Amino acid sequence: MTRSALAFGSNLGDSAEMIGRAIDALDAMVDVSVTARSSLYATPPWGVENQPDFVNACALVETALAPLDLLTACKDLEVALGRVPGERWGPRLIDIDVLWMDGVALESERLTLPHPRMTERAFVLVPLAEIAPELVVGGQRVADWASSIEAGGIRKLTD
Ligand code: PH2
Ligand code: MG
Ligand code: MG
Repeated sequence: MTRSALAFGSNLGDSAEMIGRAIDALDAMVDVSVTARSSLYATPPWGVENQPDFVNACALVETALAPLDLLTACKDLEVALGRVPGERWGPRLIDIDVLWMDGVALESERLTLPHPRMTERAFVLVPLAEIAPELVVGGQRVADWASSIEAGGIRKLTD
Protein backbone atom coordinates (compact mmCIF):
# COMPACT_ATOMS: atom_id res chain seq x y z
CA MET A 1 0.00 0.00 0.00
CA THR A 2 1.25 3.47 -0.87
CA ARG A 3 0.27 6.70 0.79
CA SER A 4 -1.06 9.37 -1.55
CA ALA A 5 -2.46 12.88 -1.25
CA LEU A 6 -5.46 13.95 -3.32
CA ALA A 7 -7.05 17.36 -3.90
CA PHE A 8 -10.76 18.00 -4.47
CA GLY A 9 -12.40 21.07 -5.95
CA SER A 10 -15.89 22.08 -7.03
CA ASN A 11 -17.67 25.31 -7.91
CA LEU A 12 -20.88 24.08 -9.55
CA GLY A 13 -23.88 22.44 -7.89
CA ASP A 14 -23.76 21.53 -4.21
CA SER A 15 -19.98 21.63 -3.95
CA ALA A 16 -19.69 20.46 -0.35
CA GLU A 17 -21.95 17.50 -1.15
CA MET A 18 -19.96 16.66 -4.30
CA ILE A 19 -16.65 16.60 -2.45
CA GLY A 20 -18.12 14.49 0.36
CA ARG A 21 -19.50 12.00 -2.16
CA ALA A 22 -16.18 11.85 -4.01
CA ILE A 23 -14.21 11.08 -0.84
CA ASP A 24 -16.78 8.47 0.29
CA ALA A 25 -16.71 6.81 -3.15
CA LEU A 26 -12.91 6.58 -3.08
CA ASP A 27 -13.02 5.06 0.39
CA ALA A 28 -15.53 2.48 -0.88
CA MET A 29 -13.11 1.27 -3.59
CA VAL A 30 -11.42 -2.03 -2.70
CA ASP A 31 -7.96 -0.68 -3.56
CA VAL A 32 -8.27 2.69 -1.80
CA SER A 33 -8.73 3.60 1.88
CA VAL A 34 -9.14 7.18 3.00
CA THR A 35 -7.02 7.80 6.12
CA ALA A 36 -7.58 11.54 6.57
CA ARG A 37 -9.83 14.22 5.17
CA SER A 38 -9.41 17.95 5.61
CA SER A 39 -12.07 20.49 6.38
CA LEU A 40 -13.81 22.14 3.45
CA TYR A 41 -12.58 25.59 2.43
CA ALA A 42 -14.20 28.30 0.33
CA THR A 43 -11.52 29.68 -2.00
CA PRO A 44 -11.38 32.46 -4.58
CA PRO A 45 -11.09 31.14 -8.16
CA TRP A 46 -7.54 30.87 -9.45
CA GLY A 47 -6.57 30.94 -13.13
CA VAL A 48 -9.92 31.99 -14.57
CA GLU A 49 -11.19 34.61 -12.13
CA ASN A 50 -14.64 35.27 -13.56
CA GLN A 51 -16.35 32.22 -12.04
CA PRO A 52 -17.91 31.27 -8.69
CA ASP A 53 -15.75 30.64 -5.63
CA PHE A 54 -14.62 27.05 -5.19
CA VAL A 55 -14.95 24.64 -2.34
CA ASN A 56 -11.66 22.77 -1.87
CA ALA A 57 -10.46 19.94 0.34
CA CYS A 58 -7.66 17.36 0.48
CA ALA A 59 -7.52 13.75 1.58
CA LEU A 60 -4.84 11.20 2.34
CA VAL A 61 -5.34 7.68 1.09
CA GLU A 62 -3.58 4.35 1.23
CA THR A 63 -3.77 2.60 -2.10
CA ALA A 64 -2.69 -0.59 -3.82
CA LEU A 65 -3.11 1.13 -7.19
CA ALA A 66 -0.19 2.22 -9.36
CA PRO A 67 -0.06 6.01 -9.97
CA LEU A 68 -1.73 5.97 -13.38
CA ASP A 69 -4.39 3.55 -12.15
CA LEU A 70 -5.17 5.84 -9.21
CA LEU A 71 -5.46 8.73 -11.68
CA THR A 72 -7.83 6.68 -13.86
CA ALA A 73 -9.94 5.80 -10.81
CA CYS A 74 -10.19 9.52 -9.94
CA LYS A 75 -11.06 10.60 -13.49
CA ASP A 76 -13.67 7.82 -13.83
CA LEU A 77 -15.17 8.90 -10.52
CA GLU A 78 -15.41 12.52 -11.74
CA VAL A 79 -17.46 11.31 -14.72
CA ALA A 80 -19.59 9.03 -12.52
CA LEU A 81 -20.39 12.04 -10.33
CA GLY A 82 -21.56 13.99 -13.38
CA ARG A 83 -18.56 16.00 -14.56
CA VAL A 84 -18.72 17.08 -18.18
CA PRO A 85 -15.79 18.47 -20.21
CA GLY A 86 -15.28 22.23 -19.87
CA GLU A 87 -12.82 25.08 -20.14
CA ARG A 88 -9.32 24.65 -18.65
CA TRP A 89 -9.39 26.10 -15.13
CA GLY A 90 -13.10 26.87 -15.65
CA PRO A 91 -16.18 25.93 -13.59
CA ARG A 92 -16.55 22.27 -12.66
CA LEU A 93 -18.86 20.00 -10.68
CA ILE A 94 -15.99 17.96 -9.27
CA ASP A 95 -12.25 17.86 -9.83
CA ILE A 96 -10.01 15.24 -8.25
CA ASP A 97 -6.26 15.68 -8.61
CA VAL A 98 -3.50 13.33 -7.55
CA LEU A 99 -0.97 15.56 -5.78
CA TRP A 100 1.64 13.22 -4.39
CA MET A 101 2.45 9.55 -3.86
CA ASP A 102 5.03 8.36 -1.38
CA GLY A 103 8.36 7.76 -3.11
CA VAL A 104 6.98 8.45 -6.59
CA ALA A 105 8.53 10.96 -8.99
CA LEU A 106 6.84 10.65 -12.35
CA GLU A 107 6.64 12.67 -15.51
CA SER A 108 4.24 11.28 -18.08
CA GLU A 109 1.75 12.73 -20.50
CA ARG A 110 -1.19 12.08 -18.16
CA LEU A 111 0.38 12.65 -14.77
CA THR A 112 3.29 14.45 -13.16
CA LEU A 113 4.10 13.68 -9.53
CA PRO A 114 4.47 15.52 -7.30
CA HIS A 115 1.88 17.81 -8.91
CA PRO A 116 3.98 20.56 -10.54
CA ARG A 117 1.83 23.46 -9.32
CA MET A 118 0.77 22.25 -5.88
CA THR A 119 3.28 24.45 -4.03
CA GLU A 120 1.94 27.57 -5.79
CA ARG A 121 -1.73 27.10 -4.89
CA ALA A 122 -3.09 28.17 -1.54
CA PHE A 123 -6.35 26.31 -2.26
CA VAL A 124 -4.29 23.09 -2.22
CA LEU A 125 -1.71 23.95 0.46
CA VAL A 126 -4.11 25.21 3.14
CA PRO A 127 -6.27 22.05 3.28
CA LEU A 128 -3.25 19.78 2.79
CA ALA A 129 -1.35 21.43 5.65
CA GLU A 130 -4.28 20.58 7.93
CA ILE A 131 -3.86 16.81 7.38
CA ALA A 132 -0.23 16.41 6.22
CA PRO A 133 1.89 19.28 7.59
CA GLU A 134 5.07 17.16 7.67
CA LEU A 135 4.85 15.93 4.09
CA VAL A 136 7.87 17.20 2.14
CA VAL A 137 7.48 18.40 -1.44
CA GLY A 138 10.03 20.41 -3.39
CA GLY A 139 12.43 20.21 -0.45
CA GLN A 140 10.09 21.87 2.04
CA ARG A 141 7.32 20.80 4.45
CA VAL A 142 3.76 21.44 3.33
CA ALA A 143 3.24 23.42 6.55
CA ASP A 144 6.06 25.77 5.53
CA TRP A 145 4.77 26.17 1.98
CA ALA A 146 1.32 26.91 3.40
CA SER A 147 2.51 29.47 5.93
CA SER A 148 4.50 31.43 3.35
CA ILE A 149 1.82 31.58 0.63
CA GLU A 150 -0.68 34.41 0.17
CA ALA A 151 -3.94 32.78 1.34
CA GLY A 152 -6.18 35.85 1.45
CA GLY A 153 -9.83 35.11 0.80
CA ILE A 154 -9.64 31.47 1.89
CA ARG A 155 -12.28 30.62 4.48
CA LYS A 156 -12.65 27.41 6.42
CA LEU A 157 -16.22 26.13 6.20
CA THR A 158 -17.82 24.25 9.10
CA ASP A 159 -16.48 20.68 9.27
N1 PH2 B 1 -9.25 24.50 -9.81
C1 PH2 B 1 -8.92 24.85 -11.04
C2 PH2 B 1 -8.80 26.24 -11.46
N2 PH2 B 1 -8.96 27.18 -10.40
N3 PH2 B 1 -9.42 27.73 -8.18
C3 PH2 B 1 -9.72 27.35 -6.93
N4 PH2 B 1 -9.88 28.26 -5.99
N5 PH2 B 1 -9.87 26.04 -6.61
C4 PH2 B 1 -9.73 25.05 -7.54
O1 PH2 B 1 -9.87 23.84 -7.21
C5 PH2 B 1 -9.42 25.43 -8.86
C6 PH2 B 1 -9.26 26.80 -9.14
C7 PH2 B 1 -8.66 23.84 -12.06
O2 PH2 B 1 -8.59 22.57 -11.57
MG1 MG C 1 -7.52 20.80 -10.46
MG1 MG D 1 -8.10 17.96 -12.51
